[in-house]
Amino acid sequence: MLARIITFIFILHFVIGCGIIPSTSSFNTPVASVQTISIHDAWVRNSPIGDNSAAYMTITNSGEEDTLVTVTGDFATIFELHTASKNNGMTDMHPAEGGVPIPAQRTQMLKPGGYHVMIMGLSKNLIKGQTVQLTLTFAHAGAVIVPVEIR
Ligand SMILES: [Cu+2]
Repeated sequence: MLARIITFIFILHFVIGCGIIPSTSSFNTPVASVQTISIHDAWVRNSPIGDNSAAYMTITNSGEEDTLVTVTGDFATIFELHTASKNNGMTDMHPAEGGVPIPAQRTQMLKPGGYHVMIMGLSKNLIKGQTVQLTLTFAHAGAVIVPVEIR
């Protein structure tokens, strides 16, 4: 049994060491973390200067209940947390009053059609493949800078 485990670990090291599994794959290393909060798969939609965009990510909380209260950045005029809901087949979005809840021991998704970071009045072109930064502030965990991939 022990030999099997050792063999498994050996193979795992070999596979990772050879770069067969890139760090951006489904191993899903967090792009940022603060206290019990980890941020995965943060991305923002590509858009030209002057336009609007939106950012999405997966937030995992291994601790007590928290709230994402604000998001800020330096590449647009307004950053707002929004929620979205379907009404007669149309998607309505509005500010997420009080922020985005991050339940204890749970994962909260910011995704198209749901919670998102609304970004209005871009002051630069968001070009696919490049990265921008957002600062997320949680009620309990505090602030964290998150690299966000432009897709
Ligand atoms: Cu919105």
